[in-house]
Amino acid sequence: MDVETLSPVGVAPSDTRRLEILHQLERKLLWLSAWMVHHANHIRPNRDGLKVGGHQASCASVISIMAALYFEIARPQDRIAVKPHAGPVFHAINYLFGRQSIEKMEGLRALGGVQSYPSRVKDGPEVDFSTGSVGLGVAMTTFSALIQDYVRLHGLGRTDLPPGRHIAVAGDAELDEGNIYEALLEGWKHDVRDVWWIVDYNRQSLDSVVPDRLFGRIEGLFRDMGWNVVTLKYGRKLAAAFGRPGGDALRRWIDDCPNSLYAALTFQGGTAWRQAVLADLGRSRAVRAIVDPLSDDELATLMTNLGGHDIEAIIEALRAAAAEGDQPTCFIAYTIKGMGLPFAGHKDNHAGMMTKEQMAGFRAAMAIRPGHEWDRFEGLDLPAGELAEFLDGCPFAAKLTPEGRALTAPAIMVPAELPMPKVAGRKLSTQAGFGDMLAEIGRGQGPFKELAEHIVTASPDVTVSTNLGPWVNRRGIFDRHTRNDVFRDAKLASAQRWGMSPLGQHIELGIAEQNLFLLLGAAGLTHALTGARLLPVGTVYDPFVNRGLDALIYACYQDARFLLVSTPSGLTLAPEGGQHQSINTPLIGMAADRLASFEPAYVDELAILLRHAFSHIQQPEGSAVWLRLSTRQLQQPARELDLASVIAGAHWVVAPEPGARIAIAYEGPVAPEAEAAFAELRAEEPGAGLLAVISPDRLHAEWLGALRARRSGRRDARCHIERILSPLAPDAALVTVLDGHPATHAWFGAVRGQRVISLGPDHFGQSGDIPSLYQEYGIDTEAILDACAQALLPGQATAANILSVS
Ligand SMILES: Cc1ncc(C[n+]2csc(CCOP(=O)(O)OP(=O)(O)O)c2C)c(N)n1
Ligand SMILES: [Mg+2]
Repeated sequence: MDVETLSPVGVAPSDTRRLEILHQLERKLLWLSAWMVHHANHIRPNRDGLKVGGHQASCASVISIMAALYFEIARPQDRIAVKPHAGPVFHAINYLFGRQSIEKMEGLRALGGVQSYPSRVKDGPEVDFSTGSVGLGVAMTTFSALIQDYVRLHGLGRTDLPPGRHIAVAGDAELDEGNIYEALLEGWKHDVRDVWWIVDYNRQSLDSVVPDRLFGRIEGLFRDMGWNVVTLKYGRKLAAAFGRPGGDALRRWIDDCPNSLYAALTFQGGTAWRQAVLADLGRSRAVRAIVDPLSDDELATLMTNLGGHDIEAIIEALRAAAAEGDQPTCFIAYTIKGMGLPFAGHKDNHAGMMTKEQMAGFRAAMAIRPGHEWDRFEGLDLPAGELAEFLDGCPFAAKLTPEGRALTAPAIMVPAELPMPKVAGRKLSTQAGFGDMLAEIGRGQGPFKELAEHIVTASPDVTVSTNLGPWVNRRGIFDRHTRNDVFRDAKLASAQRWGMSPLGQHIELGIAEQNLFLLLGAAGLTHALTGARLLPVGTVYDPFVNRGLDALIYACYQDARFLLVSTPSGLTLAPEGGQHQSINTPLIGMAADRLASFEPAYVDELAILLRHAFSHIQQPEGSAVWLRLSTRQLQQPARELDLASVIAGAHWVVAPEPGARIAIAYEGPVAPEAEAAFAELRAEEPGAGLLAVISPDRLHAEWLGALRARRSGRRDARCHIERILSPLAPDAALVTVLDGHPATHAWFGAVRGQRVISLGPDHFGQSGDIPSLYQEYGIDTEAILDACAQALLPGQATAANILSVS
């Protein structure tokens, strides 16, 4: 057949011709994804003998879905999360679009090459959402759709960009993750629109084949949450067979076939299919009339003709859903893991890889010449010009904005000082100070108008108890529909207005903390995804950062920019007791990348940090920011602070005399105990210093940076903690205290080789009042003094004999 005459270049290909092209591109994706993994494992030199890995079977199962989506259905304004193990397919698609290089693909899983799983930061602007921790990328699309609506309804978006659809191509095991259902519920509450989840239902996860009938239950759940569910079970060949006499029996047989048997037969091939089908249905002449004329290969092709491998069926289903409107839709596309590869259907194929021999056979079947493995159209049966033209004409290939897929938004001006409540001489907690400041900004007056308009707050059912209430009273709650405040309408007294409207600026979430972090992740990428700048602020109880931790890290991994306020924290929560008293969060703050963490003790420090945060989250080299706050009310000092020191993470409250033998360092609301201990210590050690530590995280990061710089030859590189500690004698002791794990400060001793005694709770908390708990966990004044004595006299001193220490 002369293909040129069927579709001369320059004439829009007919539907049949488009299909031919799509089938060719499917072949190409199957080849390139398998080759990418093979190359990384068998061709590229391997220096450490470690298996490089990759997932040829996971890629193969999703080829038709991805081809239908990217080559036919998706538009440039759509945002797509691709299941982690389909990374190579995704990169191959971009390569065909001219947006990915061979060098990067050759470097799959090598330093500088494409990452094992799609990564926004490392793989470049084509990746809309990083994936890897299964379930999170899927759920993320719910929140990015919600935020897109938020931006549009607030008139913040760009006019050159129509709203897009938020699509996840999901592995079926992703739906085992609880965060999926949390997101479904939350999405229902917010009436989220324009979300599609396309499930690659290969009924296999990592270990094995998944239980039968599970999806019947899951389908029901989606429908209950207001989703449309479209099941793509059978392809056209099977559908045609079912329409013939005996077809009903054949359909029933396949429907009843357990997932594991179906998978095993797929792996075994035509002879096994024939035996199995005929063992049950061999007495039906009609069934035999379907089965008998087919060769083994043809029978295997028929029996594995599932909906998720029939690109026509997929395109039709996606088109139909798009035409229906914006209802969230879940497509359950039946597939076979490893389709088209030698280990198709084998239960152990997740990390399975073609051997060199199998690859040689596959290469021959794909008509790929050695040395031409990466050629764009190698082995395809259609003219390169026509394929290239087809790709150029795909809706997804259109360049909607000058920047391409990674958008930008101008920074919002942050006034030099935030409105500061009158604090000097008052007793106030950092949490209350935060609430007051945000409420003041919420007035939106003068220089704060623009800032106020771009802030969006969110909280998982702890809005009022984290002091966001006054802000919410001013700015309202966001809802796509206006809903009255029933209590207010009924004139029932309440300090809190709870009216909702499309212009509200607080997103109230249910209690599931992972949803908060996914929302912050989505809102924190708005500049890149929608070209609108949002300043997202999320509040959560400090201990429950742990509850959403993977989603928090996921948000940071994508370089989302937001302000996290966690409060209340620590033992200081006192009567609330036990599990509500966080211990490990300061350490998380230190260890989490792209998250600058601070714990101020006083509101004047908080004011500096809040301003810094709004600016820092907008800087290209900035990051998300975390403020750990407290409900403990402290008498607020009147003083001038050095901004730079507060932001760098520590400042001297009382500077030590040069050569001093000891200093006390405190972090957060244990300040009064440290101050009291310091007053006593000073009587004996007049040169001692009192250090306010505000960010072990920033101090530590800068210290590591200085050490690295010095190792690479910049001998004069110094950091804040080195400068801060420099007045102390080289062998001076440091006693540190915080309401968090003492390891947070233990490293201070390594900076100059000083002795450090770190105080802080290292066991679960319990109910009590602050004095009894501080005493019980060794962070009260007495304990600090004991530690000073011990530090000054390595041996065993106590506060009682501190006088004899010198
Ligand atoms: C949170 C999390 N837990 C475990 C893993 C390890 N893991 C990677 S893939 C996978 C199974 C994936 O199965 P599925 O989603 O069905 O993908 P496919 O069958 O398409 O490969 C598991 C358990 C992970 N990546 N993330
Ligand atoms: Mg699977």
